[in-house]
Amino acid sequence: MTEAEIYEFDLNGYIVYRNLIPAADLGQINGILDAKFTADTKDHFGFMEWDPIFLELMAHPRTLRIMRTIIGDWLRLDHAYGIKLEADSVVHDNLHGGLRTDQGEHQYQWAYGKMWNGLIVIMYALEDVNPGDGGFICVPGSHKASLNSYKPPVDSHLVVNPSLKAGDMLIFTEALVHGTRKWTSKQRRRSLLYKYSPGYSTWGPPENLQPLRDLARTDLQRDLLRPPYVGQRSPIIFPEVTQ
Ligand SMILES: O=C(O)CCC(=O)C(=O)O
Repeated sequence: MTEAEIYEFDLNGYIVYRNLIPAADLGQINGILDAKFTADTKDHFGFMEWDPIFLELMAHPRTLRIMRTIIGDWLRLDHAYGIKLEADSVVHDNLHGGLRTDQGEHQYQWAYGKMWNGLIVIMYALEDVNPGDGGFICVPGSHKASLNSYKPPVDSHLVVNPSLKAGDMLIFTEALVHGTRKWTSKQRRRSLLYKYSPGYSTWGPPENLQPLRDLARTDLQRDLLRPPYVGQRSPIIFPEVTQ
């Protein structure tokens, strides 16, 4: 991350990177989802086992380079799921998360000249999100708020609904107060959320990752899918970023 990007993430608790997923990969991923979705597929759905491209996306070199700054050398995938919304989807407008929520796991601290984070979300947009569409919302800066007894209403001037283009990546810390608003666009929302943790901690049950580990094709994928532990854990060997 550049100094400007670190400044922005520190200030707001989230940051958007443009054009992370090329158009050809977007087409392939949307095609896989089209083929896999059934009438029973819920708005929040698991997708990681549907195609090897999803494990490749977990280990995307540019994303991992950014995660290295945000989480550090021992990061791991915690869990992943997708969100699909349409205008008739039932969404209960909500804001949740915040500093030291979920048993204190959602953390954000600067020490020794760098940031220390807990659970971090990478959200890839597979379709555009235009101003006022709804979907992901957050309260910029709330990852450093001093009051946790108060959350603003979802229509407060303090709440933003970031616009995205298909292929963009939005990163936020779960220490940020964030949530979802009703989807109002005639176009669908499709997002993939990959959540990463430091190597020493977990949010989801780590045994859920074993089936994915069995599917992993590279040492990097297997290393990212290790359960949480500290002793004798080797750091991730970060891939070269070529694009
Ligand atoms: O993207 C959204 O609509 C909300 C995501 C969320 O609440 C979460 O990741 O905890």
